[in-house]
Amino acid sequence: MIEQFAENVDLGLSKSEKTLPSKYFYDKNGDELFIEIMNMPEYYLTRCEMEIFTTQTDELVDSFRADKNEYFELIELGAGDGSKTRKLLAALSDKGYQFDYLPVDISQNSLEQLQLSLQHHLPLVSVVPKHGDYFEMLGSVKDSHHPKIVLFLGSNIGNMTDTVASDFLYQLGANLSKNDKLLLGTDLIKSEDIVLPAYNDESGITHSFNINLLHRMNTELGANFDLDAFSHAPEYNEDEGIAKSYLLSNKEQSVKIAATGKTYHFRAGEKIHTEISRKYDDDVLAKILAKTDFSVNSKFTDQKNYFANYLLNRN
Ligand code: AVJ
Repeated sequence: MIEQFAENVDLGLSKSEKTLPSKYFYDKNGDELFIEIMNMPEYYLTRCEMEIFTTQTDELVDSFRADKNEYFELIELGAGDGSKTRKLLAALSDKGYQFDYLPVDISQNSLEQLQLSLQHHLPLVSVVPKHGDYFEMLGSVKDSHHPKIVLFLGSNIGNMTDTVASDFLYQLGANLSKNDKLLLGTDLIKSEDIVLPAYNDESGITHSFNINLLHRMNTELGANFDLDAFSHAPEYNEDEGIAKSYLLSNKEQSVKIAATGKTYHFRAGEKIHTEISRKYDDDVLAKILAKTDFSVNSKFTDQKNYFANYLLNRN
């Protein structure tokens, strides 16, 4: 695990345009900071998707076209705190559907929290947590032969480039059966004055979230990053529809990382690219789905049309 982290870091920091993988944001500290992000006034994504799940619960359930007499698996990729899914689980359970809920997450900590909270709020729903990364779990999905509904919410797909997203959905489709479903939550392309503040909040929580990556390297990889010598620098280009986060080196400096045995140099103003948050529209999605086995069945949006949940059918 540590070796992987060190290897990924070395690879990213050795490039002429430095990068670090966004999946390493989520240690315990990062999980907590992300919960704070979801509660920030600027971070509209969570509230918009929650509005869809709250006001269109029955329509969402109907779109699954599940059979009440046939058991199915409801698999959630990157389950997080599960507050949106709870609306769905409650409705499915009330309506008498037969299913297990299988949350998949890379954070053991969030899986445990989620299971405790569901035991409390929805004791009748059977929860089977799966610890691992999305890619790892694709294979294990295939082991069961029951119908499947996969949830990939919260604009989590936004962290993937279009090529990676397309490959991922192709792989996911290959591990599903005809008429299985995928409910995909995507943030929609809109103007910079709405998107950028969501990644550049007044209170500096997103700054801490981004800087936490350096803190993690200090504690887990024996690095000596000076956390005050880097700034959080997000960008958004509406034509492209992609928000990008960077850590900017405030001065010329060198950093040693014990786990890689190397020293890395940073120029004043040099940026480390840490994350992309891709925004969608129907055309972007159509291109990503082109080589996959999925097609769009329905689209659910919030009142402001900021966010969309697409229900995709495995052809
Ligand atoms: C968890 C990937 C949906 O990109 O909006 C929030 C992560 N990064 N603020 C996003 C994030 C900075 C978030 N996702």
